[in-house]
Amino acid sequence: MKDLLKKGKALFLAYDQGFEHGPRDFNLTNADPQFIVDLANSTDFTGVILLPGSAEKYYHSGTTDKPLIVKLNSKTSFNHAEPISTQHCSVRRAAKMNATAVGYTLYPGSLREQEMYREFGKIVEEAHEVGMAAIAWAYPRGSGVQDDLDTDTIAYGARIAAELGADMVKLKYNEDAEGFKWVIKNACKAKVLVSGGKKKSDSLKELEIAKEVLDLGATGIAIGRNVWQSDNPKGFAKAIADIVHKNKKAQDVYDKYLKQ
Ligand code: FBP
Repeated sequence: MKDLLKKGKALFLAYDQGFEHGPRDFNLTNADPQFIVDLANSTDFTGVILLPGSAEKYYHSGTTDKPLIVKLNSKTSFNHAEPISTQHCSVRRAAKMNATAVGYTLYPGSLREQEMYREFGKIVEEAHEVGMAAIAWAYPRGSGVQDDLDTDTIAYGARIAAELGADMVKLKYNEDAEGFKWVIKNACKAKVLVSGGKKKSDSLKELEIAKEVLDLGATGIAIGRNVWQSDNPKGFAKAIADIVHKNKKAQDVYDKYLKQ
């Protein structure tokens, strides 16, 4: 199994948005999964997150040294009913793709949360049996959730993922620095990854957030749109990699790679 961490830190390039949000997230360049695989390969990501179709057709284990994380469930943006995302790919199929880990989104607070807990529990068991890590996207959402960015709600999502056996939990950061320590505490031994979110108009801000969460104890960043929607995806990738792997300051890496 390839290591998902480099000196204890993770930087994953996320590319499951084509199913979640649809092609509206893409342009003529980044709509091509090969562009993403090449970007991950040529920069300092420690993993690339793909859906099964892209993984099977674009991730070639012989030519990439980047660990593959296969996302096993998805939902679309067609339907705005109670959030539920069910499994469409087996752990076995991910193992055939040489995946290092599998990913699964949980929506704690949804009226249908129990279905996702049952599926993810089984996925953890199957993944560990074949030596793969299980990563939970813990996104509290649905009619039981008043404010998905409330600190206790984020911590609750982290706790649920940890209790289900996740090795890593990917969650949102609400810019409550003190509260983030509580979130990390509740993730127990699951390593905390912060997700990127919508592309920010100010890329320095995204880099500052990455630096802040790492300083607060996050294991890493799992980010998609802020990288591949950037005018300079490679520059952004290099900048955030220097923050994650070299502990550089946000302003310094911005000036080095992105300032025009
Ligand atoms: P981004 O960095 O592009 O936000 O990717 C992180 C991610 O968790 C993806 O893995 C996932 O598709 C998406 O965000 C989910 O977004 P939403 O909050 O709209 O469900």
